[in-house]
Amino acid sequence: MGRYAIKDIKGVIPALVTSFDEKGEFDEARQRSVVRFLLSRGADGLYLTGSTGEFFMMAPQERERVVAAVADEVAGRVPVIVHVGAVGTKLSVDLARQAQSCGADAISSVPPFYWKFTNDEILDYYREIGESVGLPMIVYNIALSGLVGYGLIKRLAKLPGVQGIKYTATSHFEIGRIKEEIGEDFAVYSGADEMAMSGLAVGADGVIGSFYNMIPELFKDIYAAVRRGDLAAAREKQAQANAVIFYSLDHNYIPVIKRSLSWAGVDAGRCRKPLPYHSEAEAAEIRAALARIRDERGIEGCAVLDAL
Ligand code: MN9
Repeated sequence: MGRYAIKDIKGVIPALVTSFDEKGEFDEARQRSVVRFLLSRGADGLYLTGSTGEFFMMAPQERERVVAAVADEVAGRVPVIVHVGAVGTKLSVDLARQAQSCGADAISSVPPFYWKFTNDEILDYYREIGESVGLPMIVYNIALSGLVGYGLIKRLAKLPGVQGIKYTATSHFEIGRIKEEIGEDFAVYSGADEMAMSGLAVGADGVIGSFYNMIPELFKDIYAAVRRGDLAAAREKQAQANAVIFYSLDHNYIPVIKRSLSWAGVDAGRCRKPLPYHSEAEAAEIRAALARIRDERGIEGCAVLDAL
């Protein structure tokens, strides 16, 4: 069992970027520095080897190295959730077992993707993974893997290991419906950073996503504002965050996030190809544009933006 019960996994949880060196190899020292930075900025947990962590470009052994290094660096201070998704059940089961032995507190998975699997096949996939480890499973619902419909979410929630969902869809009414019909104890993590406020407002327990690597401070504020019912404040911060997000999405967001961390003295390394490493000229342009957004929007208190 992990150290954290599902109800203690909440708040602002970066979908951790994975650090690669100039040759594209996993870089443990850089990875550890990113973890230390995020914990110092108040990250409430870490979500490893997901889409933002470039999982689909990594071999299982490499994924294990990330989990081992991060779990060691975190040392139980916040929950560690490990994405174990793969197309084959056996591979996911192996990854789940590895995650458990490295000290993960929870696992998560997209449904098997690429081929169109039936609902029964998807259900069976989650059942087998759940039975292979004693950790809570958080289903990862994202259009890139084919969204699972509400009916299947309800069936999945009945499996013993399945205790929550990372919900990266834009129809947020389902978040409220999940809480009402499946139960308050079934954890929901809102996945679209652009809609963090909306997800939290309709009942999400936390947010898991890419931009919490870069501007976690704004989302800590949004989380606190929604919790105290100050929607005007949450809306203002979300608009600030969205200016950063929309610009970054237009310039290849995972490389932008890593590069922006380096400007704040946190060397997050590079992405794996074919994701690019921006040239110095491109990087200078991105840096200037982000600084402009910070100033125009009056964004304060974000270590990465303050450093520009
Ligand atoms: O749900 C992330 N999705 C992907 C997680 O990485 C595909 C989000 O955090 C988005 O990156 C973010 C920007 O669109 O909302």
